[in-house]
Amino acid sequence: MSQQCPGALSDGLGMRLAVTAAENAGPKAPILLRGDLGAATKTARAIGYQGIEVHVPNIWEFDVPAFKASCDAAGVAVSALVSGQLFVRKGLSIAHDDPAIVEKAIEGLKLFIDGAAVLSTGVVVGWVRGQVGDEREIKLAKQAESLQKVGRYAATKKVPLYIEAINRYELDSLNTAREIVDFIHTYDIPSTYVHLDTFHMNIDEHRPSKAIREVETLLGYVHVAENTRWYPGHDRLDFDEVFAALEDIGYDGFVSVECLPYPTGEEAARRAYEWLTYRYFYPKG
Ligand code: LER
Ligand code: MN
Repeated sequence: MSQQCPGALSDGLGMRLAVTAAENAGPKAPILLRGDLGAATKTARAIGYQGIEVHVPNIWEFDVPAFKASCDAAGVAVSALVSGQLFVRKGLSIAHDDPAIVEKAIEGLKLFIDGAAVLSTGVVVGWVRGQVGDEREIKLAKQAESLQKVGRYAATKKVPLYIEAINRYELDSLNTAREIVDFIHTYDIPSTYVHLDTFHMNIDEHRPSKAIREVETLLGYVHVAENTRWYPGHDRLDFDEVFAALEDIGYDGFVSVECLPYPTGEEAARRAYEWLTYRYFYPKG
């Protein structure tokens, strides 16, 4: 753990709300603001969000300066860049059997880090880890080897990486907070933190509050959605427990609304913001 860098977003501003955005996304993807990213930054700010999280479809073509200009003009921070589309759209993963694919995945993650450095944000590492299948130990070691390279690069740029605990039906490793904490410690991966998502925790954690407390200072990023993955406040997930635990550990980063775009993306973003602000945040205008 010697090489950990402080989270770039642990800046004493306290917990803040962000919303997911992407230029294009499938109808069932948990992305709320869709279409032009410049317009998305304005919508996010108009609703009240302080941050915007971008799922980048093709990092090789992502216009970072243009996006930064939009964010600066709208007055929103970038809460994270999400790298999942490296896997979903390009089939790249960091523990693939083909070394050329691993190399390309690492190249993509380094470009994410370059963009994140300009945008003063972090990079979510989820699906790009790929499936481990029957070769669990071998593949986990391979993931770690790739992440050590990526993490060393991230540390030079002071960019935090957020390893997301994703439920077992989507990915077959690192499904829980405990597994990721152990993974980071075992392999001493630089500049790397745990990313928890209430939707995934509802499937794979015994108690979300216990998971949050186990991670403590390694918690870098949080996604919120209901047990159904609808917007927070719609269903029956115990957000009081989640926010009490986040307060307890002194979590000082973004809580990003990553939920299904129902009834519409914008409406879900608005309802989530109003409900979460009313219950857990003072209005921040
Ligand atoms: C990404 O943040 C995530 O939570 C995955 O389930 C992909 O949607
Ligand atoms: Mn998530």
